[in-house]
Amino acid sequence: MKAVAQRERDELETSDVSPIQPPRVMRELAARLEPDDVVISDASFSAGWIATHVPAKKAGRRFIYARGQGGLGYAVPAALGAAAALPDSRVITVSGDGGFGYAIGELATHVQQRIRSINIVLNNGTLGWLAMWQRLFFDGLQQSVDLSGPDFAVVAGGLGLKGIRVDEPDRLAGAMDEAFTCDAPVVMDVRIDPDATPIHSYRRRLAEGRTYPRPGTVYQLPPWRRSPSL
Ligand SMILES: Cc1ncc(C[n+]2csc(CCOP(=O)(O)OP(=O)(O)O)c2C)c(N)n1
Ligand SMILES: [Mg+2]
Repeated sequence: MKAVAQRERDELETSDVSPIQPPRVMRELAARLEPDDVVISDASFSAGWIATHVPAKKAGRRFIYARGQGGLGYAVPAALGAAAALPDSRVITVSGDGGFGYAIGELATHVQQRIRSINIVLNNGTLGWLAMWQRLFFDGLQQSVDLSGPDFAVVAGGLGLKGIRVDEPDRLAGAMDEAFTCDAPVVMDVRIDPDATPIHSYRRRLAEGRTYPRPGTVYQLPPWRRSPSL
């Protein structure tokens, strides 16, 4: 069983298909992590990608997640706290493109405080979790989930960080090397597959290609209606 799971992970993590598969990004990250590095996840799919594909190198609290309420925009500010607590460690954040926009101004503080951060944006051009939820449970609805695709590598430059954009899988290893050898804080904007999800039940349902009744909750759901403007 364990061997089967490992084989599945290996396959995903070495995939060279385009658009880039997030497990490949996680493997390239894992290969460069030092035992004392801190990895901070934003809310949404980033958490699942890290938890599934980045093994811990040492016991201790070096993987930090936006648990509790799962607030987007957690990772970039949290990196400041981690750097203050562990000034000799490098801090890596992993966010989606939606969540990254929430607290992007704090990147300027990374520069001001000279923290050694590498900020990876898994850029799928969408609020992925919500988009999949709508697709699966709201009859294929696609409302208020598409993003305009900001180039966060360019934005990073304006805020005083090094910005690296990666569109193709064969550029990934070189870009990671560049990020991990840079003295200044870095943003890596990695364009990934919008259909990729770490959530197994979504993967299975997407492969089945149909829609499902809304999952039950503890309270009574009112009927939903599609916005007349759509
Ligand atoms: C502050 C806050 N606002 C809204 C949400 C609801 N929410 C959960 S996942 C998600 C989509 C996040 O999109 P992105 O950061 O691009 O990650 P992706 O799902 O595409 O991996 C949203 C809006 C939240 N968790 N926190
Ligand atoms: Mg996204």
